[in-house]
Amino acid sequence: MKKVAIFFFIIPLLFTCSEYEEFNGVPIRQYAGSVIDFSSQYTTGDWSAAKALGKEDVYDESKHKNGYGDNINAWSSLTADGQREYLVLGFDTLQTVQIVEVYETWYPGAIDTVYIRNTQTQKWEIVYSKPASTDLPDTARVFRFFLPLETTYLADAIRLAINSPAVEGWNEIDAVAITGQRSKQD
Ligand SMILES: [Ca+2]
Repeated sequence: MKKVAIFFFIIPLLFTCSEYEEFNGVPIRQYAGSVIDFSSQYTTGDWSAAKALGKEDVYDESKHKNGYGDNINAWSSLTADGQREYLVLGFDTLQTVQIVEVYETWYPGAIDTVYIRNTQTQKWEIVYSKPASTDLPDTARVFRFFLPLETTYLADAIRLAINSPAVEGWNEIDAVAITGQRSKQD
């Protein structure tokens, strides 16, 4: 039984690896460039979903607690803990994904599921799923994780699912970046 299980585990893995090797692109790291959807935002200006676009401008390692605190230049939901929240952000250049980075600048730890959109199938693929972290220190952080295998498909958007009720306070997000490869011809 175990041998059968290993067989079915290894074969897709080999297939995926060969697909990966065939993707001969150019390294790229880019920040989210557009807002596709959101559950709520504190206002249409300050703390809006658009504040999660582009390079981080709240998170700063040279500052006390990396710039931790309430800041109009990060996205904030309308209520502190009233409901689950989500942010759906687009990227200007299609790319594979190996690393995801989310700059959490106030009450971090509430993200419990991360999806990226496969441009070939238009389906949302789960790349991270763990319960929210309820015991993080009160400091801004880069929530960074590596996919076990870089995607073999190109992605154009990310969806952050946020368990806001689990992490008391406004769970503000300053920026979102993905790292992988883009096609050579882009
Ligand atoms: Ca919250």
